[in-house]
Amino acid sequence: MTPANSDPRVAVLMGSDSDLPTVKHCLDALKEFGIPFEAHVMSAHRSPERTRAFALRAEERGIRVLICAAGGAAHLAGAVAAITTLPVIGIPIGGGALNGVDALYATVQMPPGIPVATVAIGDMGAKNAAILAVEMLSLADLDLREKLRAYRAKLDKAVAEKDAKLQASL
Ligand code: RP5
Repeated sequence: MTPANSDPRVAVLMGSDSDLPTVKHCLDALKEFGIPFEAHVMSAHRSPERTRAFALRAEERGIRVLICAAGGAAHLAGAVAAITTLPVIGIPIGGGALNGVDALYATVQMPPGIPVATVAIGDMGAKNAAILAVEMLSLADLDLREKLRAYRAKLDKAVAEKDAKLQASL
């Protein structure tokens, strides 16, 4: 899933490959904005040492934003945020016995001082995680700001078209 580039600015971590169908919405949006990223399966519980080592080195490797997706007792984003001062965005994966509410609470309820910017459960959140990362990167990138403006204009146009269709059907 990692595009061929040697200079990733965003790292997308997921607790398991079973999270990929949701995380794909994030990766697709990063691609749409032309953001160099890397993606890895990494678990706070099943591979804690690998996760810690990755978080420790992320900044010196040029990563600027980390996006972490996990389900259930979703501690990946929090565990990464505990190690790095880079911004961490958390995607709670849906499904399971509690429909993702467990992952939402585990991701969002961080102690003061160690934030995780938590997006909505599932596909919607995965897409927004990418957009939020783009917004963060765009603070130092005028071209990206332009792309974001164009993206918003596209959303606005799509709503206007839907409204026009509705009016025509009444
Ligand atoms: C979490 O447990 C993962 O993020 C995944 O959402 C969930 C289930 O993992 P698998 O059993 O499918 O590997 O840590």
